[in-house]
Amino acid sequence: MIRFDLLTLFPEMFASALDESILKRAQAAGLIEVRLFDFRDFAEGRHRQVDDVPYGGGDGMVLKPEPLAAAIRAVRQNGPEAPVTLLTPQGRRLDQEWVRELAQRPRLILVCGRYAGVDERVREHYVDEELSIGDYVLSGGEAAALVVLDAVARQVPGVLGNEDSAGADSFPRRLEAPQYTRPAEFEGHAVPEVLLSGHHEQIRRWRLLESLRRTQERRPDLLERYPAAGEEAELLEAKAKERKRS
Ligand code: 4F9
Repeated sequence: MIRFDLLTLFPEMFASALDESILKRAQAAGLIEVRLFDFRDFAEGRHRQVDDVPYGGGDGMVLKPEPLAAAIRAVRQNGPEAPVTLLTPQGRRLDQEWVRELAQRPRLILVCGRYAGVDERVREHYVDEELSIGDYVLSGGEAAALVVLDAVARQVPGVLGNEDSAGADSFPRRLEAPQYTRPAEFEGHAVPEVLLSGHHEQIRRWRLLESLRRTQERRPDLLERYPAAGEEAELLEAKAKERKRS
């Protein structure tokens, strides 16, 4: 069981995502628990102001320190000790390895900032780690938090039914081979014959080769990091020889 505490100004952004499919089932089965906190609830004053203009000028609004700090303090206090993670494009880039590490934790506290950022003093004194899902700017951390939630929940034992149990522990070192389903012919385009053949060994080898090809073509960095060995290397050699002959 992992518990996710999400701190956001827009808790409604999570409602439909949490109420669908895998995340819904995982919560119903008690495999994950998700709590949403609106840090506007921690803002003082009649206006419950949560952001303000940046000192020194500039575009956008900066999240004020007090409500955010109060929210983090309150959420932290209520439950087991856990690091506080800020979703920000300035953070360390998330990858599958980190996802698997996060999935070992009993609890994730995810803080969603807004585009122009959070007051630096909160980042310094209340945030333990910063996480980016990639090099692009979002309107806020919410979409990124959902990415983390989805990716981490999939690693929790029992969350995936039969649909992709293997995905739970395999690090994607290769891109997948192309997939097809019925009909066997679509707008004049046929499914590769080997897949209809029923020759399981040939299908396995075809997939292995296609997966290697795709990886070579689109993600050569993966092949450099995890070089072809064993059967993969043999297949590539056989193909290279075939090309020479023809
Ligand atoms: C967060 C972008 C994580 C990428 C948060 C604006 C963000 C982000 N990864 N962009 N606020």
